Amino acid sequence: MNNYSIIMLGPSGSGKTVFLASLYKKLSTQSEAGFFLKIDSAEKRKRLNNIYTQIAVDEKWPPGTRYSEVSEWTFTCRVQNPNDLSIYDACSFTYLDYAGGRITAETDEEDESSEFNEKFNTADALLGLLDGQKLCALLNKEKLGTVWAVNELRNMIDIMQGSNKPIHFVISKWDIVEQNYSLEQIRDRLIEIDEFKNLVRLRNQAGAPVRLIPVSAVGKGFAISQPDGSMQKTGELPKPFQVEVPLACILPDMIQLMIEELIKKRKAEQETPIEVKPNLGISEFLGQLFAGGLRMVQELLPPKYQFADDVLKNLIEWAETPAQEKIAFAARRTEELRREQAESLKQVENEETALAHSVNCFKTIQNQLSYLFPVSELRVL
Ligand SMILES: Nc1nc2c(ncn2[C@@H]2O[C@H](COP(=O)(O)OP(=O)(O)OP(=O)(O)O)[C@@H](O)[C@H]2O)c(=O)[nH]1
Ligand SMILES: [Mg+2]
Repeated sequence: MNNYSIIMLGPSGSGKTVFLASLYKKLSTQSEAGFFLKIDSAEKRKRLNNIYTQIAVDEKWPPGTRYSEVSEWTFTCRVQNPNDLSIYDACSFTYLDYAGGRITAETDEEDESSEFNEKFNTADALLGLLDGQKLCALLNKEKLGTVWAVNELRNMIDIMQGSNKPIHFVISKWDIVEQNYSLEQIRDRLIEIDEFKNLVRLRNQAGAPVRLIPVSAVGKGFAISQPDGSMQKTGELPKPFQVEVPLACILPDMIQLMIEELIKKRKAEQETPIEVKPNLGISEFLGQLFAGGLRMVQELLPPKYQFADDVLKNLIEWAETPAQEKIAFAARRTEELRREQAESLKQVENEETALAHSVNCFKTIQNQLSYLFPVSELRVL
């Protein structure tokens, strides 16, 4: 089974542990998402459920993660066939949780931290967790916000710069942010930060998507931000918002990145440049570039990223849609994706078809993000 490792880069207090517990809670049961997650051990399942219970009902929030505590969480993505109710594994995702101080604080423990840093280099995707509270401080022009931009964000970007894997920025505590700012305002402010802008620009030039994904582990009305920065719970029940989106974007975006690389390489190999006609269907487009079309593209991809032909075709179609057409495309696609998802669910009978169906589910989730938050895909020209 394919495994994809994801690292969330987030300073202390940014919301990594709370997010992880909330993600598991939302996806561990069957839902409209179309797939569900199973955790690798009963111990870990209990641990995450306990953290979530503490978030939901205790007066206090779970404590910060201790420096010595680095934990790996493997979730298997599973699909249940609606006809005979058999369950199939599709792929697995590994998440890392750790004390945020590890990426910002200076330390003497050089050996230990180099082993930890090695994990960044081998991850399949990096998620930069932007603390919603600190973002608000930045937009309010408070000192706390400036310190965040100069120190914490800077540290995250330094790590991201060294990676050629997909990256996204996840905004935590969106329930608090959305009371004061729109995603557009946040994006505009972030783009004013040179390091941030340069990172996005380089990624854009390479054809790799960079997203800004708002999430809330607890949803609107669960907590009120206090003047001292703490979060007072209101007694409402948590309603996690978009916590599944970062996970869902990983696979489609990895494919996009790889296809772009293949296309670029192929174009560079051609002696005479290929003139790509406008409105060319994706299959014809690939047919012009690669003798053998889609089949050839499949063979050029590493095994971990080879999917059923129609799944790959859909993914490429999305990737090659010009940015300005993506919102219209997303609106058009909603119904289509639902149909495809219902169709692929019926076909689930082994790991390969379960993976194909999961990718369809991921695309539906990703599509919804583009529709609800048109500015979530970052573009710097
Ligand atoms: N309103 C709101 N507050 C949140 C949310 N997620 C986290 N918080 C607050 O942020 C605090 C820190 O969250 P953690 O998940 O413990 O942060 P962490 O990144 O794991 O921090 P370290 O373990 O120290 O690295 C929590 O105790 C909450 O007060 C959210 O979605 N909404
Ligand atoms: Mg933590």
